[in-house]
Amino acid sequence: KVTDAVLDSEQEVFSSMNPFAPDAASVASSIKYHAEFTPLFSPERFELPKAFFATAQSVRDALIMNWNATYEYYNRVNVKQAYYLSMEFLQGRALSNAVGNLGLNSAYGDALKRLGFDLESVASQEPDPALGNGGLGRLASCFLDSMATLNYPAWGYGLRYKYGLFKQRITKDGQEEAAEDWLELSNPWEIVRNDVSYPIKFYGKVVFGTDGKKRWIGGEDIVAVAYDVPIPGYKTKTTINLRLWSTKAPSEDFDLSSYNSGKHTEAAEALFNAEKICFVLYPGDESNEGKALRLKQQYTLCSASLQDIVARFETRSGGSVNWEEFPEKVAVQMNDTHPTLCIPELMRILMDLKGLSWEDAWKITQRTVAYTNHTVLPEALEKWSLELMEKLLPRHVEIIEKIDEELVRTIVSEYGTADPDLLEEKLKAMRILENVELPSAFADVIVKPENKPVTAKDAQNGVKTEQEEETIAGEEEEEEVIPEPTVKPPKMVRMANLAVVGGHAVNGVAEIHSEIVKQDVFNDFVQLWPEKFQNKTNGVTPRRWIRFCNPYLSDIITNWIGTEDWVLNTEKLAELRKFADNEDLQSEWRAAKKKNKLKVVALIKERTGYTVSPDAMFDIQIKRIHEYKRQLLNILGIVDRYKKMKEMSASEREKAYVPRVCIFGGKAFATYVQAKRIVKFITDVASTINHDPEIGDLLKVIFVPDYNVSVAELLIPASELSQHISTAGMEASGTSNMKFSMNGCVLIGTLDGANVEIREEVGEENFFLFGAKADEIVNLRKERAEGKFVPDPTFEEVKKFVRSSVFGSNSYDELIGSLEGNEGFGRADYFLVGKDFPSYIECQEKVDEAYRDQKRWTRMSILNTAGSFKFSSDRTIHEYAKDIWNIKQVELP
Ligand code: NBG
Repeated sequence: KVTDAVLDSEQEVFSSMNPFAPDAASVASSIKYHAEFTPLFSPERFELPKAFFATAQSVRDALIMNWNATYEYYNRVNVKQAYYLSMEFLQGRALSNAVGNLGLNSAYGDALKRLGFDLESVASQEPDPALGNGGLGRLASCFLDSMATLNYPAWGYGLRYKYGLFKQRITKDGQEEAAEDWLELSNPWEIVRNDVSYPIKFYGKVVFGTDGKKRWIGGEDIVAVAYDVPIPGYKTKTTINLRLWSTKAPSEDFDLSSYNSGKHTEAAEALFNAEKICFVLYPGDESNEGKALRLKQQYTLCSASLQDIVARFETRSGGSVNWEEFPEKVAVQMNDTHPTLCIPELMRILMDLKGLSWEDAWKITQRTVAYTNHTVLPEALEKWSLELMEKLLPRHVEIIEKIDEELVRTIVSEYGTADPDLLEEKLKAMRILENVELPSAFADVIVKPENKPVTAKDAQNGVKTEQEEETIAGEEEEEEVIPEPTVKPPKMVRMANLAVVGGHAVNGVAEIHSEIVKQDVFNDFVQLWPEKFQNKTNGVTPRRWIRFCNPYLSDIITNWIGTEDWVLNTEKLAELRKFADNEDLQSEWRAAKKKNKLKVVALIKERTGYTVSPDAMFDIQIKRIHEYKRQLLNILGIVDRYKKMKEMSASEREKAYVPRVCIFGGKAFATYVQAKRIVKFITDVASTINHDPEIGDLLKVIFVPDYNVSVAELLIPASELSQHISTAGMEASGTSNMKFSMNGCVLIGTLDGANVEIREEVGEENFFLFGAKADEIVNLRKERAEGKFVPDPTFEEVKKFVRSSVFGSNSYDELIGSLEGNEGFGRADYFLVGKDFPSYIECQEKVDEAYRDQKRWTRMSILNTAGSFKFSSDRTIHEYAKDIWNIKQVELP
């Protein structure tokens, strides 16, 4: 049990890092001060929303003091700093996290009580900023927490989207999207730095300056302005920065004379053009305008951040700038391919603005930049039309062409010209420019790769911009093939290849994923530069994801291992192993779970109107809706269960099944039609089952609308079983699997992503494994396509049941058809739902059996928490710091 001495020493640590006396009275007066003098609301009332803003502003004061101290110190000691560039940061609410990290829970709790509020309801007023989509963005936010906590000099850079990821409404037609105006009442955490702004250029042309150097001139100019969000570490004074860029037009761009002559819209056109860049995350990119907008977003992030980084480097260098030292002071991590323009942008700055030679600039750039790959899905490896990029970023295209040319030189020297087929194959796989003729220097050395025409169907991806290209159908006639209209394949820039070539390190995010990256996605590059490739298994912050979201469990852990140190040293969680069968711990453990489940019962009631039993097993799948994540497998498993229940008598049913509440949450990308069909199907199944009086509490299906970080913080602590059931080889890592396991939830899953490592850590017997393995998938798909697949009778029955209108008049042709590859429904069960179905069902039966024995289940649950210690983002960040960034921890004096 924790002694008073332990608690006292904790208190001392916190007091020493807080710049103002953290007693309730002074906190209360600071809150009152802000309610009065930092007003966002009218003065008459002091209600919850106002209490939240005033509280947040008072916490921000403490953060700013620590933030300033941190930066003043970093400037002084001029240490190497890492910069994490990401198009997404899924921060979640900040108040409880900040108060918790500062150790001011009781001071703020008491202060708010004096003012007639309680901390929890005040905290729940905060809008959940959703500047991200899913795992990739949330990972970036977990990383910031770990960087600050571990005292690493590191910053995040992103964009300040005016609207967060859409708000999801569930109607009888499925998902509907609405704009998420998260800034409506302003954001109390951000500090606008009007003096930190940089010019960003688009379009225009490249000319030679008087000094003989290239200059990029003309075009459209906008301005990126910095908004800083202080990120506090846990139990440390270190407070780092998340700098988000917002865009605006230069003030002279407002055309006053047009405005005065009544042309109001035209006068403000430049303003709108600049501001719209930061309206939304992932604007639809079906149209050319949409594509251009996304590219502008990516370039804005890269250009503004690099200008800022370069300026800081120059300032910290004092009067003597030595550019060779740049990589010794700066590490830039590109979160996926979205910030790949960092490479040509840094080259441009170094050459065109700082006067360096190509060779020097290239060495510096390569040593500075590194790339994390987060997916092996081919459609997600970004490519941009060369034509679009030439228009928007003409100088960068020149640089990319030169990088491509150098790469061709390397490939030619590596493989020689003796085997033209091999050489052609390598060039095709590795070049940054796709479907682009070889640079002229090589035209004679190598047999030109034939500019084979492709069919319009093959070239669908991105071909729209090339439609004006001449057709060369004539050539085909000679071969006597079907005279389908043909077009030249579109010229593209492959961002992933650029990222691999231009950086010094490439990493995957779980062991199995990094292996696939090496053996498959980038294999040709691995042969050239094996030393570049690494693995960095993801992690999540134990502060947000246990300590703060699950106080009941946290207290139990602290009591049983005798210290709260596990929040910083998660290895200590392993000590729980020795108590896994202890009856006292087991009953405390179950009681905590029950309390968390009761909160979710209330959430479900509030969000969906359904009443669920807290005594049923809570079985959860929360993640973006995607075919490869196979929510469809889960819901078809539920349908199978329901169908079998209906065939039994009441007493048989109760004997055969453990009561379950099956909970789904997640958003489908607005234009992803199949994913939206899955949402609709889940909600249809839910409404049939939940209203079936024969079934009652034995089975309930819940789709929690508008899933976000705050909802996850409630669901995860209450979970007993969670599903991570992607087709093997397709989920890069997954990070919710880690959060669930930490919170004592048992996982059912395939051998995919981080599941593999979680299972190793928590023990095979504490993980429900099913399904095909990653190395079997290619063959299985082949067999499937060749019609050698023997359909599972239960699966066939389930599909028939779905088609029989039990779930409404809909026959779900497109969904069920996709599992069969019927004409018009695309690839036949590409995600192998049918193949894995029987082993999934069998595994779910084992889950029921295990759950019936609550002692066994609780042991499994405890061993999950105990075995989850590897998955702290602290471990991940230490690895990045040591193996990629080469930065050191710096404690403030
Ligand atoms: C996602 C993967 C997840 C992984 C996160 C964080 C993208 C492109 N990738 O499996 O799908 O956990 O990245 O690495 O969002």
